[in-house]
Amino acid sequence: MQLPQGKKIFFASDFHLGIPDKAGSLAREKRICAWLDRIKAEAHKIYLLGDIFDMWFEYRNVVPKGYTRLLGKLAELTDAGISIEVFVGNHDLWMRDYFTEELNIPIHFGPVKIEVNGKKFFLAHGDGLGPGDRKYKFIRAVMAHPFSKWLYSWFLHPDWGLGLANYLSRRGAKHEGQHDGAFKGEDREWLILFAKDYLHKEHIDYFIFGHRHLALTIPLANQSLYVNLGDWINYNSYGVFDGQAFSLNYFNPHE
Ligand SMILES: [Mn+2]
Repeated sequence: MQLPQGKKIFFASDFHLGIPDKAGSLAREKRICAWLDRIKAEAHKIYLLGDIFDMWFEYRNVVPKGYTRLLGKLAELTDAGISIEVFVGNHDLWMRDYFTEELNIPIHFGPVKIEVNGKKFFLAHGDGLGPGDRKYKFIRAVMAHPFSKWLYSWFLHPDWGLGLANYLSRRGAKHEGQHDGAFKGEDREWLILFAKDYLHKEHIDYFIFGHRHLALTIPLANQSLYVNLGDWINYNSYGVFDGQAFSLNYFNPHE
């Protein structure tokens, strides 16, 4: 991909719409829409790297209520010709084809590599990569399996199914300890270990992940950069690639 003159690529993750309650989530949703309005003139492409929703379960003909402002804004942008791609996170991995059919937004269920202006990007939400946490990887594989989705959507009425998914999502958050998500150090962060290991195999200029709810960039060997996009609960952070360099920025709605 070659960026047109003056255009940029934007990255953000971990909106977690739905928590902590209706009012808190709505304020965040409006902030995200204001950010999308701010960047739309410059945006050639927008990648949303997972956990847009704190919980999402999609039946063949039923989607969770709410989030109309964000969904409308995404539709407005894709209708205007801006390309948007979405990755599922561990909180919203039960997506199907709603985003693709309704919003013209492709959904990715795993990592994706892209090349822009000669720079190589490795994009992923980040859950289940790197060493360790076999138990989580196993549960994720079961939950993501088409048979589980089929079973769930056929035998659980949406009011029950979405309630259970909500419960599981909150339990999962406790398990992953995202609220005490202090940086563990370069040699103990699974995604950094994953990136370092990956570099033995292939050069990547930018590893871009969500999931950790940390806003940070860490230089790795050979000009490679490791990025955690932060979140929109604490940081309102997002990544920008302008064709030459990547930077991590913070949205200020009052500017
Ligand atoms: Mn998250």
